[in-house]
Amino acid sequence: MRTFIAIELPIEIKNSLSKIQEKLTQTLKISWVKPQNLHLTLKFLGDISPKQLNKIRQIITEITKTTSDFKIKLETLGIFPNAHAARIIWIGANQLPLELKQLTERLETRLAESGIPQEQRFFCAHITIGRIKSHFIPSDLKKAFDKVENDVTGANWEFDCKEITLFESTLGPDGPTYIALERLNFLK
Ligand code: 2AM
Repeated sequence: MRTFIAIELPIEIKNSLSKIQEKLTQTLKISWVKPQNLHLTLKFLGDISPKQLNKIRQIITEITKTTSDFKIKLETLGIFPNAHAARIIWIGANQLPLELKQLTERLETRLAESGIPQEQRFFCAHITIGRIKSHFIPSDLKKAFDKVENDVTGANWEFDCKEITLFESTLGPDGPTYIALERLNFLK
């Protein structure tokens, strides 16, 4: 099964991000992530076997037992990989909380034990809100971003992160469906 580990978002933040998507749509043609599917990925696990799933459950249970709650503040609208070859539009954190940094490092290190390849790129705490599927004009992207700049900088998208979720992802013709297999609370 295809799985990943993520931080779920409060409903108010999902609703606000959905409004940003609507505003950007007026200028750009993009495949937007459905509001209910918005999440902050910690680790993409890919296709795993039932045996790996058991080991992964054990590992994430151990890690969450020694992780404390933390706050995340979303304040930046960004693109991957760059303005001219943009594929992903995201909203993310400027400051990576120390607990989140340590959490992702521990996940990477421990999950490698169960055969999950380690991520080579730096971790960037982001929520993918849209995927650009076709050619676009960079100036249109800039125009769209300018339109929502005040909404993003003026927002107060800070939330408490108290747990992580192991998701199963099923790909279908209408996009992916995510099912929470397990939610693991932090220590406090
Ligand atoms: P991202 O959108 O935050 O980049 C569930 O599919 C999540 O796993 C996606 O939201 C995506 O995170 C991440 N993901 C999907 N396919 C991936 C891949 N091949 N490599 C790394 N991350 C992937």
